[in-house]
Amino acid sequence: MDNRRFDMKGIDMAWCPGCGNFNILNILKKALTELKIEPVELVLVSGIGQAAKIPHYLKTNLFNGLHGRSLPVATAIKAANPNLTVIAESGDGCMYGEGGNHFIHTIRRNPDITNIVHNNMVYGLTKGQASPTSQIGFHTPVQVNGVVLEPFNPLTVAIAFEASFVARCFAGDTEKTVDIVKQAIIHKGYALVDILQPCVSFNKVNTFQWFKEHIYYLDASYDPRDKIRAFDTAGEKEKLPLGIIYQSQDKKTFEENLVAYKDNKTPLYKREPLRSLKELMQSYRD
Ligand SMILES: Cc1ncc(C[n+]2csc(CCOP(=O)(O)OP(=O)(O)O)c2C)c(N)n1
Ligand code: SF4
Ligand SMILES: [Mg+2]
Repeated sequence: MDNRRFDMKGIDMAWCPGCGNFNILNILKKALTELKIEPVELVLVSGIGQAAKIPHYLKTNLFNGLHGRSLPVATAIKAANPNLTVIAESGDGCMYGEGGNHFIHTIRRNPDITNIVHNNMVYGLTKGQASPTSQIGFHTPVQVNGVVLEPFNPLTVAIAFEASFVARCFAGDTEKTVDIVKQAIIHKGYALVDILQPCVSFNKVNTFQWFKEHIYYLDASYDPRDKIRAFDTAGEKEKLPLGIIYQSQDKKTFEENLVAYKDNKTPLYKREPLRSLKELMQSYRD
């Protein structure tokens, strides 16, 4: 199986030359290929933004929804057909800002989905306003005096809400990021992969070079099952730790908890819709 089975032919890509999104696309294709996931077995769900265009550039099933709303859609797709691999993928603004409420409650539900976030610490598509992860002092045409708010830390929040898999990677490091994305997809339960991604057009502070100088990999002695240590590690600010920061296998998934699957394992999409739902759908057609 090679990467090209996910390639789209003859498409115009809207990303700027040099954008970190290109390598995240490459990383995702590699991870899926190495896991031998067929395009037909996959659904990519995104919201709005530069990162959210990623499903347009991969030959697979996709749902491109509203800004901040990819996670509930991904949860529902997985619940309707638990045999699918479901990935919700979007930017830092989409997932942690406009979608912040869904971020928290999806973690609580623990659906067996992977949540990949292209974290460029800026609103790229709308030309450079601060996002929830922008750093203090970051100047933009809106935050003219620099950002004053403490940046949102998705990792500490995810661990505090008992996410079952929490990782951070760097878009400039293909090999290690492919490995972590693969582990996130294999993981049973909600898996967050926050990928630090340079935006070469609107974030002139957190550049490729800046990230290289401000990241380090957790070493082999690090135990991601230790929640207290994971919380401390996730909160580090001087240098940003990369790797699987926290993992727990103790939680049941959203699908496992669904009453609808208690005595009947037939995927919901294969079952007869309820009469009331049929009538509702018919009423839209009439
Ligand atoms: C509800 C809503 N609010 C605001 C917008 C405008 N908007 C579209 S994309 C975007 C920011 C995208 O930033 P991010 O999610 O970080 O993605 P990036 O472009 O940086 O990859 C905003 C504010 C919108 N489309 N819908
Ligand atoms: S604006 Fe930034 S994030 Fe968007 S495509 Fe250009 S470099 Fe990438
Ligand atoms: Mg962004």
